[in-house]
Amino acid sequence: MKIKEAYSFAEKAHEGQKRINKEPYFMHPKRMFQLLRKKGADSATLCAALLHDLVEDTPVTLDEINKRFGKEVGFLVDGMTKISGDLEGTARKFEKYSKKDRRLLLIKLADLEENLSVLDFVKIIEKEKVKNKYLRFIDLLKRLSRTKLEKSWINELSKKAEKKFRD
Ligand SMILES: [Mn+2]
Repeated sequence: MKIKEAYSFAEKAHEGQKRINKEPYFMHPKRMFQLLRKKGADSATLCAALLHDLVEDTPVTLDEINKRFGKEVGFLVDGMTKISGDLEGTARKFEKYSKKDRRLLLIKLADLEENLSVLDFVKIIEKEKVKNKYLRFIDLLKRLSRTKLEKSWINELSKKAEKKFRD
C-alpha cells in the first residue's frame, strides 16, 4: 500500500508543530509506525498510524484521506479521531469503530505507548486530567482485547502506566 506516501504526507502536514517535549510532532506517528511494524502490523494499519492525528491536529480532512489513501485507511483514521472535549463520546466512538475493525486496538495501543514517553513533560496541574484520559482508554482496551498480542500488550502497558503515574 501507500506507506511511503502516508509517511511524507503526514510529515509535511505536521510540519512546524511541536510536541510537549519540543521535538517535531511527526516523531509521534513515526515512532508508532516503527512500533507497529515491529509487531508485524499490515500496511493499512501502518498507514493509518502515520496519518492518525491529521484530521484532529491539521487542516487535512477525512475526505482527503479517504480520497488519497482509500476508505480502509480512512475508517481507521476516523476511529482514532476524538470528539473534541468529549472523553466519553470519544471512548464510545472508538469502541464502536474497533468492533468493526480490530486493527484500531493496535493503533491505539501504539498511541498510548508512545505518549507515555512524553508524560514526564506534562505540567503537574494537567497531570490529573491526562491521567484520567489515559486510564479511561487503558480500561477500555483491557475490556476489548481478545488476541494474545492485544492482551499481552495492554497488560504490559498498563503496568508501565501505573508506574509512570505513581512517580
Ligand atoms: Mn496520537
